[in-house]
Amino acid sequence: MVNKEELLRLLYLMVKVRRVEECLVDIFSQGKIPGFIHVGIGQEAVSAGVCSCLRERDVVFTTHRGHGQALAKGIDLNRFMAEIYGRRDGFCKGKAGSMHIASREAGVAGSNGIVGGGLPIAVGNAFAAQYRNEDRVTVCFFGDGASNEGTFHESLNLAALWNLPVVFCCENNGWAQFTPQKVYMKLQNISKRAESYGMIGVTVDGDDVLMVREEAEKAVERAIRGMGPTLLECKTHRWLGHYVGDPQKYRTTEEVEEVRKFDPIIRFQKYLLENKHVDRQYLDGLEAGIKMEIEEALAFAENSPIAPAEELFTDVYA
Ligand SMILES: Cc1ncc(C[n+]2csc(CCOP(=O)(O)OP(=O)(O)O)c2C)c(N)n1
Repeated sequence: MVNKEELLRLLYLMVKVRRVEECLVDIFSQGKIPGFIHVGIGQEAVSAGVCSCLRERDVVFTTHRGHGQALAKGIDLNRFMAEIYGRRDGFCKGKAGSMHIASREAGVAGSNGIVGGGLPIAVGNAFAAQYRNEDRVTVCFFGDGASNEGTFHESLNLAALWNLPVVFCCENNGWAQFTPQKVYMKLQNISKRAESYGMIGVTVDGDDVLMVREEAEKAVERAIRGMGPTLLECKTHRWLGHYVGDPQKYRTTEEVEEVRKFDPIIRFQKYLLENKHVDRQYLDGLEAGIKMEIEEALAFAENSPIAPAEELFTDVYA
């Protein structure tokens, strides 16, 4: 049973992730951010539901669409924003940008540009925890598209074989870039693949934060108790294009409008209001607090310097 404090935390995380990403879309469109960004607006229940079950020492491997995963795990918003701005006070001194934000303190291992590339690294991290007898769970986020990569199959096989403390969380938004799932896969539920590797596989409504949280909690518990990995598939909806600026010629305007009816935040707010956990005034106060946090982060990022040219090759592996 999720207590009231945890319910409010889930709401806070989802609204924060949504508002931060809306802000990123806005500032990216103004040309303030270098590089590319991918947002997961509409998918907030997955990262909030999963990360809310984790302890500080647990580690998440994020994806190219991983702002929500990093924020829900507790990464500092100021340094997160500075990283996206490419500034020196960012987590990776502005050299990583949106897609590679990592923070050892927050347990965010970061992502890479290779779809499915995080899976074997996460398995290595889980193996290290088991080998060193450290009580630490690894969560690896990835998309439905990534589940067709060879790395997915090799990683699940090894993790099951070695009973590793890892949760594979498939954030299934039904799209791999511009291709819908039914065009590249005969299966509807990716969690079915778990059985063939000898692990538990579960599919949940990824727009229902409480359902995500419930199954994530069980998966994390199994990992902690030495009962091995879980494949948790959360079916959700990507509201915007693959990247910010994607004209989405492959979806009709009706389809783009249609997915908004699954809004995980509106749905959870309705539940909280109906059950009298919150009132409208509380929701307004929450929005105001998050707006202030974002304004502070923007000011922090904009005031942070760009790393000098002499530092270009420091902290970089080649
Ligand atoms: C190995 C590899 N193949 C292809 C790409 C190009 N690519 C970038 S994102 C993406 C789609 C990934 O889809 P999914 O895993 O479902 O994640 P989503 O974008 O939906 O979050 C592709 C094909 C890549 N970066 N790496």
